Amino acid sequence: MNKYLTHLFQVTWKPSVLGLLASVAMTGMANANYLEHEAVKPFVLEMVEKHNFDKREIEALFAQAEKKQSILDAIARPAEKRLEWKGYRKIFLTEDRITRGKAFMAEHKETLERAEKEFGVPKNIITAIIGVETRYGKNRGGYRVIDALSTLAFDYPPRSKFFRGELEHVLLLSREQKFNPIELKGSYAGAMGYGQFIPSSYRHYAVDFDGDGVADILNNPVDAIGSVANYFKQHKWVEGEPVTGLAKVSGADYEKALYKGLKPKYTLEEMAKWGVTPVDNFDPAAKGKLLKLEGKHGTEYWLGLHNFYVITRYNHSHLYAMAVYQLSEALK
Ligand SMILES: [Ca+2]
Repeated sequence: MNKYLTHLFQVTWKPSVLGLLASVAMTGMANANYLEHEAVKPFVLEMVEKHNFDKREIEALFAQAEKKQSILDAIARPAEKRLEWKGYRKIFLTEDRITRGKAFMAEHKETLERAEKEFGVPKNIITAIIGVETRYGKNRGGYRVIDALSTLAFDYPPRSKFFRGELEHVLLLSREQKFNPIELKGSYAGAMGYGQFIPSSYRHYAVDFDGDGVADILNNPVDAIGSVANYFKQHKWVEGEPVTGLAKVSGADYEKALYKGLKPKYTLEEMAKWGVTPVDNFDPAAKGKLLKLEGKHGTEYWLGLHNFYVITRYNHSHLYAMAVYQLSEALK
């Protein structure tokens, strides 16, 4: 056994592994789950070879992991794909979410101001992310992360490569943070904590913002605030720049600005020639992406600027980014 290994899950994982092995022996593997899946064996071997994990410990973990049909149902029909803007907006722009957001901002005023100063990301944007993701920490997700990631890695072919990677990250994360991976809870996609970081994001962007030596975005709102701000900074949020604004369109050429994808491609100056006019006084040299949304009162056109694109790095959906932006405005 590798030296690191013994260290690995020693504190929290070992006792439950022993308990599990006993229960597996008693039930004769009758309820064994992912351990029996054909794609799991090579994964386990890879983890052992690549990262020196203990084979028995990883196998014990997968023996406990369960396939969840509700996870497969949820990923097949996310709100971002099911709804138009008017329906999506209704979920997030509620009085309740605004009131709770203001309370969260008051409660964490100093932390949010420190994060804004340190990372250059507005406190109302940080709060809106946490508000949209988990209602300010209230709904952090009830799925076991190991079930979510195993189900999506091994039984959801369209995204299996991605989630197999996240499964690898959750093992590494557990080693680094001394988590017991079987105890981690999150969304149907394995996103955890106040800001719903998937394991790779946790490893790359979580910060210890209260200085206690641990980056805990699962239960510590101070670390969560710093980590969301850091995520935005690392994805190149530009301090002081606008996010988005309404636009007017005329003629037929404006449709050239309605390409697929989220990244701003054309300058506002170029788009003006096609009949796209921002309502606000934006820099004509700035790049933007024209958005067409079906709102409560009909079609709306918006220009998503660079910082709007940065919000979509958190969740690759223009509806998501618009909800975050509008909630952040309501929290001002
Ligand atoms: Ca901390």
